[in-house]
Amino acid sequence: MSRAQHDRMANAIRALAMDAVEQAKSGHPGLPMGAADIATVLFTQFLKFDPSDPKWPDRDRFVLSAGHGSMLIYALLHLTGYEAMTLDELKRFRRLHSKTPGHPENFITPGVETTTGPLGQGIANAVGMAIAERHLNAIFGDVVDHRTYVLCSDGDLMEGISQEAIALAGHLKLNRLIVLFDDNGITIDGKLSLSDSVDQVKRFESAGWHAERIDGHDPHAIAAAIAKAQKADCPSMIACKTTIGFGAPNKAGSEKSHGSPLGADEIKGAREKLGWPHEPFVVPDDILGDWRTAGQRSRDARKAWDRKLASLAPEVKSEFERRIRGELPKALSDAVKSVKETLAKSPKDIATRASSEFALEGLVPAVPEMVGGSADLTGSNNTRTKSMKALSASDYAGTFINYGIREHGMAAAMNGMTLHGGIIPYSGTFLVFTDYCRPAIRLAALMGERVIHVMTHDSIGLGEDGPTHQPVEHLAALRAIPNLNVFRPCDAVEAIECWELALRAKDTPSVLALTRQNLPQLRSGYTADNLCAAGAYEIMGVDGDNVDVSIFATGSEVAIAVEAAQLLNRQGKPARVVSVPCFELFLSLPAEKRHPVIGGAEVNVAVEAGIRQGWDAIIGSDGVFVGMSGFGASAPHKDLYGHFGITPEAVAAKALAKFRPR
Ligand SMILES: Cc1ncc(C[n+]2csc(CCOP(=O)(O)OP(=O)(O)O)c2C)c(N)n1
Ligand SMILES: [Mg+2]
Repeated sequence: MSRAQHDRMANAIRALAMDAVEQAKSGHPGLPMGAADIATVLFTQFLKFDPSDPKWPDRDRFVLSAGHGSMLIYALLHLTGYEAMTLDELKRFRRLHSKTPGHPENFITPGVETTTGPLGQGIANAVGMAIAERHLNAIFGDVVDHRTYVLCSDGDLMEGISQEAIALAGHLKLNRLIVLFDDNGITIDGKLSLSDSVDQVKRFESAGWHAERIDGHDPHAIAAAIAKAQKADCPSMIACKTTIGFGAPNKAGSEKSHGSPLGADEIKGAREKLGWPHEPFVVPDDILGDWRTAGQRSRDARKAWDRKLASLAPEVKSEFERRIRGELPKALSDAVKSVKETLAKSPKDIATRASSEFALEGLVPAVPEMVGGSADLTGSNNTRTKSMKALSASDYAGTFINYGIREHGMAAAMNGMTLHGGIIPYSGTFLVFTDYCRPAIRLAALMGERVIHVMTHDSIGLGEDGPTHQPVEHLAALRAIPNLNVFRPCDAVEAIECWELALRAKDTPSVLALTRQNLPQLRSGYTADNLCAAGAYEIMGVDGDNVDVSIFATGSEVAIAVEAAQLLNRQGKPARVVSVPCFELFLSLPAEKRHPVIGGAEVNVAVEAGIRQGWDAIIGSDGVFVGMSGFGASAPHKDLYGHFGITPEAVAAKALAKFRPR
């Protein structure tokens, strides 16, 4: 391609970006204008994609980690011929129901691989995608054979999560991962030198990456660097020195072009400077034609891939397709049944983290797309089953990832694996460290991605490690995230039921909050139905019709509630117990299903070793709450339950005190 042709194509991106931002009266023109040369080289010479099938499983993934530069990807999707990305959509940038929201949303815009905007997430998602690619390649062969490209900004690389992602990618030698760094030395406050002096090339090199610095406006240098990166035996980072807002006569090179419309005069000047005389939103036919041709570049590769897929053994092909569709195997139901039958025959009075491991021993062989892991707490989280091999640089077929002490990077990489497709990732760490994963969990919920977080040591019940490790507000904080299912099973039977629900929730992430301490198995008989599916159900009823007290509890506190109910029964106050393994499932039921479970007792009590927030929806604001109102303490767990008054005796006493004197 001639330099002139390259420039015209790149300028089409610049013009569309500045015009759309101007029309929306908001947005970020600086990045698309600065990174247009990088994107043009990537999309016209390297990226493997098929605009007519945005979900082609073997496409290269392109992650715009710097999501504020959304107009860059919208312009590219339009220019290369993605049907949904019409010129009208560009004109409706940032408007309600447009395909061009302020930051890229994968569930709105075909061709957008992941939702970005919170800086640092995209690069960590990309690491997960690159892991997924190598893993599935190891299992299915060359039918999975693509690259993951990231465009990231200064902000992406300043966020702590980027270090976790980079270190993991370097360690796993993910050579199909190529990061293009928009090295413009500008952030919102001004020059990057105000707040940063890291040598990013050295930083990446020290993490095991190939890294180099180039002129990000020189198409030959960009192409040469990408070609070199494609041959590297490790991940690559190309620091592309660019000018933010390239082409704007006064605002280029300045933070003034980062996040607001350039204004009519500046746009006029930019049109002159770039030699782009066309009206707003007009891309001349010859330039659009060149872009559309670029969009067809991977046609042959696509056809070759179709043949490759067709040549697979039928059972391999159908298994690959099943996994990519995200459909669960038929074997799941039998695996769940078998675990439940075993528990009915020989009950287990064990911690729910161990119950979860017992469940996994049955589930993992039945659902081979499960890829587990832990952020360096494998032995505590019980997330590794006996048969699981480690996924490593020397064996990508392994299904257990030692994430290292990188909770945030782990959660974001898991999002990337799910987005890639073909994998159901699950994690492990302590529940208190959901705080360290929260931004990624929130994005999984927003995107509607099936990721499963096994979070153990879920209350003061962890004991001696003390208040730094004891979650108190975490269940409430997680329940506050829309479209996240927070499960807190009370025993081994609920553990397998909650696992099944988490696996079947295709568009919803799950957190499984599990205990360190042992618990009795309260569900003794075999029930074919998944009782946890209703979110709450009566686990202990009353003899006769009269109910004075309903006690609601989750997890480790259900056993306490059962004992409290027995005490109340003995004192002439018939009491029932409702286990509430999942608020979200319960509260989503219609009133006629919820009301019988809540019942009409004179006194409602909730028991949970966390804060009250959220419980009023079930027990009402006059309900009695037994739980925590401050931080925990360091002591053996039984002492802590006594100290904080979460005991059967305390529950019974508080319930009795609530009755009106007759
Ligand atoms: C986690 C997070 N913090 C803050 C922001 C707000 N924000 C958006 S872009 C940006 C930094 C801009 O600098 P850079 O990343 O270099 O992008 P450029 O201006 O060069 O396009 C900030 C602070 C964000 N999107 N995500
Ligand atoms: Mg910058």
